[in-house]
Amino acid sequence: MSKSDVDVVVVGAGFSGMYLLHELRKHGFSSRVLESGSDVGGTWYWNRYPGARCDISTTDYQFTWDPELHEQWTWSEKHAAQPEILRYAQFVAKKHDLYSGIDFDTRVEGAVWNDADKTWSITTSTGETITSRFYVMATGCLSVPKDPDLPGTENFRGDVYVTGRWPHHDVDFTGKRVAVIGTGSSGIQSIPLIAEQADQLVVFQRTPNFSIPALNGPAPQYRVDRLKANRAEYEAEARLSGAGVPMPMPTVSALAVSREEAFAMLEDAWNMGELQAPGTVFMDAGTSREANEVICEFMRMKIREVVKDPIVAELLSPYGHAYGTKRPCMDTNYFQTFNRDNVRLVDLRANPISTITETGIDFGSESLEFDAIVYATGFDAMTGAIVSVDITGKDGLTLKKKWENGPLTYLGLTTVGFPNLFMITGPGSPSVLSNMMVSIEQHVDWIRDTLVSMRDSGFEAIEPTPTAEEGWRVHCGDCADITIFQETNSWYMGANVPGKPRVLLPYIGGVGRYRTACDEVAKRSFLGFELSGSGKKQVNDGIIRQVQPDVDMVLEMMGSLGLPSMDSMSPADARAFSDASSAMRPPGPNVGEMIDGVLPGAGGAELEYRLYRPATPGPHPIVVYFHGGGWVIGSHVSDDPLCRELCNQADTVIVSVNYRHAPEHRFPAAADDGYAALQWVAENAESLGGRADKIAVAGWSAGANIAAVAALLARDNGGPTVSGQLLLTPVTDGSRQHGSHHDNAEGYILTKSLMEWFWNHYADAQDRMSPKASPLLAESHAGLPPAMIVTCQFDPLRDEGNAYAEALRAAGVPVEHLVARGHIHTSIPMVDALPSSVPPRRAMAAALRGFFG
Ligand code: NA7
Repeated sequence: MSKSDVDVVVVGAGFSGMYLLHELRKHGFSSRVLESGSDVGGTWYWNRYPGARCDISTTDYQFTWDPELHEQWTWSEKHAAQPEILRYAQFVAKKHDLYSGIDFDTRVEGAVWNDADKTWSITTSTGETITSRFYVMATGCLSVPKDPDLPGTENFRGDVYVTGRWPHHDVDFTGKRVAVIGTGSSGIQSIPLIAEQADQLVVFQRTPNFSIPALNGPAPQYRVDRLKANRAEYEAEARLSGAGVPMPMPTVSALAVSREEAFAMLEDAWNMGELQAPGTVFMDAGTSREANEVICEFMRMKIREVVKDPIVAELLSPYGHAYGTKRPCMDTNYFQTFNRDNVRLVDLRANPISTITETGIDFGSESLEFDAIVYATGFDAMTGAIVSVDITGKDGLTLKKKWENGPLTYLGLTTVGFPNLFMITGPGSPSVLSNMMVSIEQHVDWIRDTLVSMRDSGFEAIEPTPTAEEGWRVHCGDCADITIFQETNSWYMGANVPGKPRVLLPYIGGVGRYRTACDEVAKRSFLGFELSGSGKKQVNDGIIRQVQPDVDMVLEMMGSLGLPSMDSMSPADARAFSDASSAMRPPGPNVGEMIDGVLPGAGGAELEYRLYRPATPGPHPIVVYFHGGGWVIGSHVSDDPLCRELCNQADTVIVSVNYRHAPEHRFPAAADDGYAALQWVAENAESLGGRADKIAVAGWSAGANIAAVAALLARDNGGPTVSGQLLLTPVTDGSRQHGSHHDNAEGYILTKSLMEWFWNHYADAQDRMSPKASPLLAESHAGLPPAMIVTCQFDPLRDEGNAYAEALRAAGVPVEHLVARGHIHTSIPMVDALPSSVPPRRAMAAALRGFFG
């Protein structure tokens, strides 16, 4: 094999490339590592601006793969400065003889996939072409500085500096008039030091940023102690954490405590001097703008406490974005710097730069002269470095073209059409939302294991399937959708580079969940990948994550509690168990009024009901509502949060009915009670403050079965007129098995066996054939009221709900059928607990409004 003919070409000799090189050698793969810089270190090689530091504690920002390093290297402080981190990289490279495997000052200019021989041809700035089986982009997430997109930048005759390409010689600003443009991390770290040297410093700020004091000093003692006590356990916790640093899981909502309590909690976090601390005080910091605003208020208060001029303090205070949705910064004396006489803040939103001139900057109505301009204007993050190389995959497709509407990857590691190409910390992986060291090691380990596995099984090429890639795109979107990150124009969203597609680039589901997904992919015979070589092919098509991420968390949490299944209990115990669970959920919104009463059921039964009335002036339409619980458990108040929300959002009275339950009252008691309640409500609509001409039925699960049956009975028995039926995951057919009973038999809370337990309590085999138990079996569905049917992808009842929607449609009934992707039987009613369930409930409320015109 010639020098140019290797197993793996790696681009980049930052921490990713270094560790990968080590692992490739260890496992017998030949490799070439190509690095455009003149030394190892990547980010820490290029970013030499004054004050450049890591925001993650040195206890966490270091390699874990070589345990000897922990003895051989001692960090001098909590947040290591760039020179020390670079020295660390050099130390590791020397210790492991990595220098000999790296070509420095070598830029990759192009890479082309040759499908016939399953190799990559990589051309370099040194004129070489290297052929390799695998090609790994270890190019870093923040390595291509954004072009200064300001008019006239080329005119300036003074000194120009870009923070991400800082010169290697000492820069002295003593006696100089300096402009810094940009107030992200690089600006915020460098401004205090430049201010100490410069004669005059003008800071040009477009968007103020949140920053907490780094409180640099020795590494946090509690982390040092934990590491000493059990390093393996600490590292394992980091790998399964949210952001790659062990942090306690927040359990408190910022909205559930008083402002004083919230501020006291934030003060503790502030005093930790740890980047993740303020964002992990409250469980809803990343999902609720209102909750997040509590943190923002606290941060603004801190700015006001430091900055003496209240106008400057206000200008430095962020109002336009939620805390954490733009990368929060850590600083040493940043806000204090604006108390200095030689420092001025220019607000570019009020006074935009019109042009950079030969001698300075024209902005607003002013013109200022400078000796030096520092551009701290950021990077073309995450995708910039990958597409800056001309990468051509199968059929001449370039990666730049493929990603023109946003990056598409499977696991942030691979992309369809580009076999044997891997990205380390690529878009679609936690990357910049994590401690990079943890994410880098995880990716390198995964790639190494994949290469070893392929070699062992004789495969030469690996490529994700379109299904898997699309599934991952959807999953990343689902994770993003339940957060408030997409509201902010940040580089996380690509919003800092004009024309860049707007998409949340990193995976926001958390480091631990991500790792589990990657591991599962490998374990399930490379789910979502096509492997080929040596005359054989293995395609294991599929999607790794389909359940909505917040639903998944609920499932995980319930799984970890090891709760008994209700079908192993007596009905009384199941009811007590269900009531206890209901007591722990959020109560739902306030409504105008709630009245409890009693109405006549079938055969003289007395049924409790709860009426929910909106705060708006009536009379309102009325929805007769039937709760879920398999005809066995639950009551008129057991779906309280859902009823409250529907009442408000649909602006309707809800009458939730406690129909009689099985097994004490078997079929047809509940069905007859449902119809009786509907009749009573229609007859008493006006005295209930509602409208007799606008009555709908609604229900969830077995309650939706009762609602559907009530609509059938009303049609067949001469009224009352029903304006619509809202059926959430309805039971419609007890007579036979549907596919989803098998597909979703277990693992999604409502199980096939629990459903059978409910049916057994409710109706015997003969009765289940009755349309009063199984409305799908009705002879005709013609003439039924318009319906909205919601079915959930991972519900055993999905297919019978789908069948009911089809049956109604076939009978000419107007049907809106919403298939809630990634949801389970119990997730839609979880008000204020599952953000992903909000859109389906909004659609349900809209449907109710639609029924009433
Ligand atoms: P950032 O965080 O992208 O910050 C860049 C800053 O430059 C930010 O304040 C920008 O304002 C500002 N900027 C960018 N372009 C312009 C123009 N044309 N005019 C005025 N101001 C501009 O990059 P950093 O290098 O500071 O930090 C990058 C990451 O490195 C950091 O998050 C850490 O992960 C480490 P904007 O907010 O876009 O209005």
